[in-house]
Amino acid sequence: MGDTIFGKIIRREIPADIVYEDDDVLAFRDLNPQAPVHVLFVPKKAIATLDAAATGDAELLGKLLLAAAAYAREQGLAEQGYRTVINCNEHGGQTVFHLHVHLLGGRHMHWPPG
Ligand code: DGP
Repeated sequence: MGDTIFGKIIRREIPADIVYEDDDVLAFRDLNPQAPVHVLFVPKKAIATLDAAATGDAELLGKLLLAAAAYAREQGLAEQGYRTVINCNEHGGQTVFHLHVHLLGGRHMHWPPG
């Protein structure tokens, strides 16, 4: 896959408001927040889309979700709730082709999405 803006953030080539990091995952605030809390959890390994993830990425995908859940709990979002979203390709609304989990919280979410 080609490089993306998230690759540049992971390599610290461009700034971001980083809120969590471990060996496999980086999380930073979305530039265009859609909720009071809007954080993106990205694998340091460059996987373009959820569709491009392979069986061998299962543990990494689990780590992404668990990191988002732990952060939401730390931020006091878990009891009232929050939303996690993975957009995939054009119809999914994906604009940055480095797999990421959106964590949205701090307001009531509507369903179904538009
Ligand atoms: P998606 O549409 O699922 O591909 O979401 C991409 C998100 O990435 C979108 O909500 C805006 C955010 N974004 C795009 N460029 C940047 C950036 O340079 N920095 C940060 N922090 N977020 C970005």
